[in-house]
Amino acid sequence: VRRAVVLALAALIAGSAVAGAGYAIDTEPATSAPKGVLGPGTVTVRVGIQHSRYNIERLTVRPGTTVRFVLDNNDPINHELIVGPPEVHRRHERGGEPFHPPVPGEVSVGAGGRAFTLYTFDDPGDVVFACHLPGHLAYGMSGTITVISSPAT
Ligand SMILES: [Cu+2]
Repeated sequence: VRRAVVLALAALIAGSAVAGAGYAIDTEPATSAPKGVLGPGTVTVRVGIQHSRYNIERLTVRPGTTVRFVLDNNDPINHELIVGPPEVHRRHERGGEPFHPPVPGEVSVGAGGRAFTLYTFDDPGDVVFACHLPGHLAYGMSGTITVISSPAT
């Protein structure tokens, strides 16, 4: 696995010319929500993975938003997306789970693959998402979803 991380680092350096590839956020159904604050309801967020990084580091949602994460892994190594409260991340960081069955907010995505997971954000505050494969979180494979306090704004 250490070799895989090194490979990913090498890919990062080699791939710097293509950095900045965009990502898209689709909302389903279309809402009149101001750009940048998603929900409430179900929204689809496409998350690209390249060079052991998510291409989204921060999202803002309203309470009562179910995010359908669509993960596209553009790396030649496995990754995962774990969304949830701190205890969920502690459990995964202790390791031992190289593959995740489809639990809401927890999904593995194989090399070059696509995967989906759903997670509902109800309580205001920050929720972390991360990849807990060895070394990936330390490398920077994480982000934050902020749930704003008011559903009406
Ligand atoms: Cu990873």
